[in-house]
Amino acid sequence: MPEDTTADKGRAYHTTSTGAALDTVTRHSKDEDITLFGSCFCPFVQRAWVVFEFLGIPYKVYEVDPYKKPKELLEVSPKGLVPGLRFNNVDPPRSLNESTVIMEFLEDLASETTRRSLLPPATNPYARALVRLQADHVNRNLVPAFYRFLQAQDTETQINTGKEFHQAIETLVGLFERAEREILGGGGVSGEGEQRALSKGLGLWIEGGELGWTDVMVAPWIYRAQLVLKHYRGFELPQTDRFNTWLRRLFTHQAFVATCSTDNLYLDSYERYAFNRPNTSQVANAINSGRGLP
Ligand SMILES: N[C@@H](CCC(=O)N[C@@H](CS)C(=O)NCC(=O)O)C(=O)O
Repeated sequence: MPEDTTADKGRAYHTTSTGAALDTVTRHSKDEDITLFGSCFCPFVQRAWVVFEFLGIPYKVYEVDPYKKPKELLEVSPKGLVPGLRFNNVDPPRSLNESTVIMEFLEDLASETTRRSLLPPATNPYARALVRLQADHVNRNLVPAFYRFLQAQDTETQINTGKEFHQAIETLVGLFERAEREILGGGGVSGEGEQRALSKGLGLWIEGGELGWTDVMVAPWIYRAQLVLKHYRGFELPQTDRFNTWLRRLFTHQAFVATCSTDNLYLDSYERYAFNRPNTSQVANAINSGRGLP
């Protein structure tokens, strides 16, 4: 019998990773110059985590409960939000918070060390800007729409916020298509080598492309959409072949897979959002009061 998703079963969020993510935590439990403060269910953490994996930067991962706000978390992240980074081999220790700032930092660090990158090369500023337009849309529209939809309680609001989230995904697809058309579709691309060079940083939307900046920025919410929004709201992602191909590439990418826990962890951890339990989180409170996300 299918599970009744209309009643709050009072499930609690998880505090330790499971599945592939747990293996990754175990592999990254030795001290390193950088410690990633993370929580297994958190999509903002997953962004930073995927970037570490993809760029090949050494790190230790340290799982914390961000709602309990341990002192060591507050020392790296003033609002007690994950993700946070602590740089251990400097005295006094330094730290950083905010997932997008951490992504930028790791990208800059890798450009000097592992020489890997998620962005188009600096020699192609227009391509970089188009990718940043995509990321800006993800942060300003798609991510808040995800929470508005998940926290909506009455049917009419669920329908409207569901449409809004769906539209945010369609707009992102439009931005992927624009980058593909403007960077690769100009007719001036002569051979496979040039095509590959121009595709750099445009992400897995492109046939033969690698993981890109926007993929990482959005993947945690798309992953939770096909799992959590489907379960609690009956949501369906776009069904086109092109969209499904992108999803498959994204969700089977080694750097992403390495950071995913098992499905039940997400379903349990997001039940409090789906029933809009009071004081679920700073994100949930911001959505309920119409403020911007923390
Ligand atoms: N703007 C922050 C948001 C991070 C965030 O909201 N993290 C959540 C977990 S998913 C958290 O730490 N919540 C603790 C709380 O609400 O007090 C970022 O991008 O890093």
